[in-house]
Amino acid sequence: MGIECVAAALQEAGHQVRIVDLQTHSKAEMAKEFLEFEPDAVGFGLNYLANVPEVIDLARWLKNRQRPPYVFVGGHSVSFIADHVLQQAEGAIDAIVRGEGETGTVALLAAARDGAAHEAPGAVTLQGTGPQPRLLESIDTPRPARELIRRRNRYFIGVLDPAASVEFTRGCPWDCSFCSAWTFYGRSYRKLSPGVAADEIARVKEPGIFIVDDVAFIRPEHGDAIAAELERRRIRKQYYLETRADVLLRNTEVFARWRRLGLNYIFLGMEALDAEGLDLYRKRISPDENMMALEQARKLGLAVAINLIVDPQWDREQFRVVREWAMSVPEIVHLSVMTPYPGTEIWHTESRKLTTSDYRLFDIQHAVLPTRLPLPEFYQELVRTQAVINRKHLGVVALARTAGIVARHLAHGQTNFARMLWRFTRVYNAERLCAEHQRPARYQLPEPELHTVDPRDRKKLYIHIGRTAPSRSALTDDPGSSSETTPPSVGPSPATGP
Ligand code: B12
Ligand code: SF4
Repeated sequence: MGIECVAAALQEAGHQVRIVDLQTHSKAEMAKEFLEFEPDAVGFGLNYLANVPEVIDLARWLKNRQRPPYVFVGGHSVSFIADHVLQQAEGAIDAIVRGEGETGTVALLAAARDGAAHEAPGAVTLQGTGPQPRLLESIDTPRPARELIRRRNRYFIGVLDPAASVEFTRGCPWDCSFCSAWTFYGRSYRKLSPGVAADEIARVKEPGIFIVDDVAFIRPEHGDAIAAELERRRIRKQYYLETRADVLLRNTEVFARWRRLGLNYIFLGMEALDAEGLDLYRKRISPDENMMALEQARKLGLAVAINLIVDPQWDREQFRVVREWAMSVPEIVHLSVMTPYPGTEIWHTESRKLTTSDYRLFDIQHAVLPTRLPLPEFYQELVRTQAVINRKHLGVVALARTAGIVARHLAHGQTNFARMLWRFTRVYNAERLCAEHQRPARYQLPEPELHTVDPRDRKKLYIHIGRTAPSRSALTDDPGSSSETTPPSVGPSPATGP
């Protein structure tokens, strides 16, 4: 969706744009499209760190064509390590756009025409670095250029097959230590106008909607206003969203209203079962609240997927405790391995030395910090735990339940969900995970600069700094104000929050 937003901004500025999504198209198809279209410029989306090597190689390929285009890269991950990636590309990448792409890309391409790309806000080039990237004044425009995406039926999330992404808000006012959502947007938080949000959902052809907000429905009145617009227009879809336990507890009525509108599945980032773990991740929540939120979701009839962070220091006993707990609750439990990503606080404060700097292993499925168990045993425990949880859901009863869903999807020609069900052993495989550490790595992450991050000094982690957009008035916990040094204890309250 990010790339659709960038494309829309470029179209508004008068450019002709095409999108090739390498999740749904092969590299050969991309090459064919490139040769046919002969673009002046090619931009790559690099939200995910694990994709850095692939993008550098594609940029090199483009620069070896007879008529090489201007090559630029943007997105979440690359924004934090722009200089480093630029150096590694050795001239194959002309510029990196840090921060939001809508404003930055238009400015970059205009400046590049005059050989002044390095003067564009957010631009990082070998010639120099432009001023701070600018935040959009309002996220109401531009609207994502959805029509540029082909094979939309390949997008799905769980049983929502097919599904389209929609964004109601941008940014997160919390400050979890393992996350870069808040550092990217400098803890700002902007909302789409309710009418625009409803228009967007009406515009989407897919029956499933993935609300990609970092934390959905922080502001109950915003969720209610969008719901009211949808009810008025009698729009029925199926929704999936990600949120926090305390938000669900505080704004239960909004979730109940959305349940009636078609919200069936939610993702709760619980991260840890004990208070110690929650403090370590600065989740600003208690284990009791997490459990109460699960109860509440069950009462609402919502299917919940829970995320827990696996510390590489876990021993067999800790895995056993998690397995036991996961088996005792009806929810789907998802495990991700603690990974210090550039842009997060733990990238700077995690004193355990990284065991690898191979970009491809930074996908929260691999251990990039020292494991207490020998690595093969760590992966065996991880995969065993995932397998036990998976069997719970693919057990005989669960299978009987999903069989109806699969049949319905297949009847509509949608095979994504069915295919996903049978991929488990290929994806979660201890030997394969271990072997992936042995691959020679051509491109490596920079060494983290280790230092303590003083709360008053956290702006240094931000990509977007300072108030540049009127809609930021929605945020009272202003990154530029001293209030940021004493963030709220249980997340933003109506008085101090976003
Ligand atoms: C939705 C989402 C997903 C969805 C994606 C659904 C979809 N249809 O795309 C799902 C659930 C599949 C997912 C999966 C994963 N995700 Co995710 N995801 C997000 C989330 C919450 C929002 C992304 C989004 O769509 N935002 C809305 C759009 C409008 O914003 P955007 O994409 O950032 O785009 C803007 C800019 O980045 C930039 N931009 C983007 N592309 C381009 C391209 C160019 C050329 C330019 C100039 C600019 C530009 O301009 C855009 C407009 O302003 C982000 C958190 C976040 N706030 O970024 C995490 C996030 C990106 N995910 C993350 C992770 C870890 C993962 C997984 C690895 C988790 C896992 N192991 O399962 C996987 C990897 C998937 C993969 N492809 O490899 C991390 C990234 C970590 C990292 N540094 O690599 C993030 C930052 C979450 C976090 N808090 O740490 N994810
Ligand atoms: S609440 Fe979620 S999105 Fe926000 S900082 Fe924490 S983990 Fe990141």
